[in-house]
Amino acid sequence: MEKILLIIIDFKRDHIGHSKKSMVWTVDEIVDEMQELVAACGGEVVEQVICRVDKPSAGYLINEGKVKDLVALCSVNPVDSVIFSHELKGSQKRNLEDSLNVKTIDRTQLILDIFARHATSKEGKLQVELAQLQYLLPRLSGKGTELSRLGGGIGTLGPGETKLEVDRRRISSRITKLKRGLKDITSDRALKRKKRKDKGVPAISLVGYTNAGKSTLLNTLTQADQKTRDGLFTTLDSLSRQLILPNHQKVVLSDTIGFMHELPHNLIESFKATLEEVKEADILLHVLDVSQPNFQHLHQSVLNVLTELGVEQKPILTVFNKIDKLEDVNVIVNLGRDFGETVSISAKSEENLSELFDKIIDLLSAFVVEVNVNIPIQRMDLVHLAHQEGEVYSVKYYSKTINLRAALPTRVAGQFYKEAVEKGHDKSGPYEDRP
Ligand SMILES: Nc1nc2c(ncn2[C@@H]2O[C@H](COP(=O)(O)OP(=O)(O)OP(=O)(O)O)[C@@H](O)[C@H]2O)c(=O)[nH]1
Ligand SMILES: [Mg+2]
Repeated sequence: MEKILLIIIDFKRDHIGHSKKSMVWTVDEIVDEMQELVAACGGEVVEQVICRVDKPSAGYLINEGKVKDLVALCSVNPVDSVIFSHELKGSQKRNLEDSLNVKTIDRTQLILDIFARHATSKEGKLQVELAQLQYLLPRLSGKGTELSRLGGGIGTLGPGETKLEVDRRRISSRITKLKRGLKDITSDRALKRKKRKDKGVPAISLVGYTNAGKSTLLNTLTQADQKTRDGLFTTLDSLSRQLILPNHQKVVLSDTIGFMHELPHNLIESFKATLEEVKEADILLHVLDVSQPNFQHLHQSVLNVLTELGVEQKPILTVFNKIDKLEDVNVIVNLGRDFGETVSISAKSEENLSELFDKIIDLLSAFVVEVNVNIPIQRMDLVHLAHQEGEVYSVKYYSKTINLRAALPTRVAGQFYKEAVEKGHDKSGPYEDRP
């Protein structure tokens, strides 16, 4: 296990406006999260130092006196890596490595390392490598031949057990190649989504902090087999599954990569292909682990990422998850005002799912979908219903079926899907066609 010295940067908070202060993470919260990140990379924190930074120093981020303290600490208690809780510039990283004489890594690199360990699909691997190389490129010195002259391990892995490319020229051409590969995946996905949209199937995206229980909820609702685990960034891809709601309406539910407090911008940029699913969703289910004492901060951090993605205006249902773990349910009573539309569930013990379904149906009822269905010839009542509730584009009568094309509120569209039959066996041409 790699021995880690953890450096927690505590920036001076005086300049932060009063209203925003409550949303600023405390040092304890940062410490907890950094420890989880280190654990996710298989490291062990053997020492931890909190560095108060009033004015960041250009050379080291922390002040030089503090650097001297750290040099002394490292000589008495040698570690394999020093990890900073804040992003470092290339020059700061090099200076720190030179002074401390030990591999120095920042929070972004640590997150990228977890991603590299968890990427399994082709898409995931391409995106992780792109994010890693884009992080690395501006930080290489000279010809840029070394990631760290001080050994491998955390921060030096590429996706899929490879070692990261560190030659500047090769990195640039690799970035171009990765971007091209991702473009193909994106257009492939867009095609699939269009097919879904053409069938009038609304798309729902699960979003939320990493480890909130998104994949567990997808599995519970759709019997999918998505990997779940108590740890950070288990899911790196998106997975979509069909879900039929109690009112028979078909929807597509997608699970995707989890978010985190101050997720590096470049990471969001690199995961565009995966996050496209969130951008195209009709509604978002924001899964929130309310058993975490700082769940309000987790909620806000996710909203920040949603804003960065430009999807904060979509209808959002906040799903208070893991209520089975709550000792005192009162912590979530009357929180609705701050969280918009909410529902409290347990994805694991399957508590209160019927209310979740009701709320989803409610949210979707505002939508109108275009349907193109074949219904049995006896079901004239549905043709009447379509005329009453929506806009009918065409009705074609065959010997055994009626083909109906219409724009219908999702509230009633489900009934049409439920009665839909294959037209394949009904080869007779339409004998009536009236709008
Ligand atoms: N007690 C309890 N545990 C839950 C519940 N939902 C999920 N979990 C657990 O929380 C952990 C994380 O669940 P995941 O479904 O992997 O979380 P995720 O949001 O998909 O996480 P990432 O993929 O990392 O973003 C797992 O150990 C789950 O078993 C719940 O309702 N109650
Ligand atoms: Mg997951």
